[in-house]
Formats: sequence, C-alpha cells, structure tokens
Amino acid sequence: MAQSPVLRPGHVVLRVLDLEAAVVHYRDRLGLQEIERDGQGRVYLKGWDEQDWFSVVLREADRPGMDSMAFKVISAAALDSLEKDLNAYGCKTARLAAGELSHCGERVRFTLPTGHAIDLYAQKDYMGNGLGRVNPDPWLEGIKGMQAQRFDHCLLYGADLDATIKVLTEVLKFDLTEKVVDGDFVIAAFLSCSNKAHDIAFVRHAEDNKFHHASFLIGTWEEVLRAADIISMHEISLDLGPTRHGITRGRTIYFFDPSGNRNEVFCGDYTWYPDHQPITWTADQIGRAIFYHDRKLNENFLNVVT
Ligand code: M3P
Ligand code: FE
Repeated sequence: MAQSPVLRPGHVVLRVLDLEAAVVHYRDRLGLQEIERDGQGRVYLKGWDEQDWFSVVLREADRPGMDSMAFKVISAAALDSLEKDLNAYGCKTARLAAGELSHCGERVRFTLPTGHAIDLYAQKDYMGNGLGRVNPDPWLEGIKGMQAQRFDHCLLYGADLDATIKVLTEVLKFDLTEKVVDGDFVIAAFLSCSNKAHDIAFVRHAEDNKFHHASFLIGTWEEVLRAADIISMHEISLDLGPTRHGITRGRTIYFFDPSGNRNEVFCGDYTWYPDHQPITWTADQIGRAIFYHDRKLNENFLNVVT
C-alpha cells in the first residue's frame, strides 16, 4: 500500500518504420491530435482530453518498438528524491536535458531489470484539452477516428519480472494490482501508481526490452465496437477483439500500427485504491484471465512483440 509520488504515464516514444504512414494511423485512426514536429523529425501527438503538451512521440527508425516510457511525477522535489532513492537502491540514472523532447522538462532516466528505459519528469508545458476551465462543454467536436481520450498504459515483455516489480513497488511506490502466477512463479504483473487498475504491466518473456502494446482510453463499449468498424474500414491489421479482459475487467480491442507495433483501445476498468489487496490469477485460468469470453489464449497475441 502506497501513495506514489508518480502521477501517471506521461508519454511513450515509439519507433516506426514509415513516419507518414504512422502519423495517418495515430492521428486519423486512433484520433490523437498532431501537435508538432521537432528538428529531429519526431512527431508529437496527444489524446483530446489530455492537458499536457503531448503523450505520444513517433520516431522514424529501421525497426519498430518502444524507445522509452515516461511518467510524470508530482514535483521537482519528488523527481530529485526519486533519483536519490533509485541510486541508493543500486539503479543508475541519467539526466536528459529540458527541451530534449519539445516542451518537456528535465527527465531522469533509468533502465528496468526487464531492459526497458523509463523516464521520470516533473514538468511538461500545459496545453489544455481545448474545452477551457470555466463552464466547459463535455467533449470536443471534430475529433477523428477512435477518438482516443488519453494514452493510458503499456504492456512490456522481459525476463526478470521479480526485480522489475521490486523496483517499481519499493522505490517508485507503485502498487501491484493483479498478477498471474504458476505457484510462486509470476508470469504477468499489473502495477498502478494511481487510481487506475494498471499504469504499466509486464509479461515474463525470454527476451528483454520488448514492447507488447500501448493502450489508449476510449469512452464506452459502443466506442470499442466503433473502433472495430474503423479497423475494418481502413484495412488495419486486427489482432484481437472486441472482447473483455478478466484481468482489469477492461473492454478491449487490439490492432497493429503500420510498423507492427500493437495498440489497444479500451474502456471500463475498475478504480484502484492503495488500501486494496492485489488480485491473483492462477496459470490454469490464464485463458479466462486474459480473454474472459474465449477463455483461451491466442498465440499471436502472446508472442508477437516489437
Ligand atoms: C491488458 C489490459 C496480458 C493481458 C493484457 C491485459 C497480455 O492489456 O489492458 O488489461 O496478459
Ligand atoms: Fe492493455
């Protein structure tokens, strides 16, 4: 049980093979707003209901996958203190200068035992959601595609789940909300720094630093169905769904961006409070845990990562 100084996932930096094809996907199909492009050609986007400048950065590269995932922390003092705590724990950190990502303050980077680069930052410029803060309307007109409201979480694959869970819970004060176990052996772990059922999740996998999906919140089950329609309309590669997760209870659909990075849009998880006790799923029920309706696993879903 903890109240974490970490507020939420702030952004994810994704590698894409063809930048313009990726922009069409994330802007016109997911419905993120394109905010700007920087001197390195990186594209910055945000969900319509996000307040800060950006939550997704696309970087053209010769292989897909995730460069880093970043979390916003509550203050500059909390950032300094987390940096000290990480170092004292034996986790090396590096500072990335303010402005290295446009409109983002200084970042503290460390690498999880599963090999993923995680950045912490306290400051990002405010943009607002376009509705104003006095007598606002409930939603914005003209949002495209699936109308993603916000970047919500990532699911990452790597080998040393136990050490990754330890650093996230002991140093960053995340809560373990759900886990899948085979006896004492943890196969998958879902962790929250907030009131959400998860802000980041991991599945045990032989190869480190692998990316399974970046997930975006949408409003309703009807919107999940509409996302499925958009996937067919635009010949997007469908992975799975629409369906329901046992874990986190999310109503969900998975699909791929043009570079093969998996995306999820979902609605309807539960509220987590730090005094809650974690949920355990046993390996014999893993089918139902992941896909509550089919109650069986899909090899493609489990094994295709970037
Ligand atoms: C989610 C979610 C796996 C479970 C995935 C669950 C791959 O993506 O958002 O709840 O075990
Ligand atoms: Fe997910």
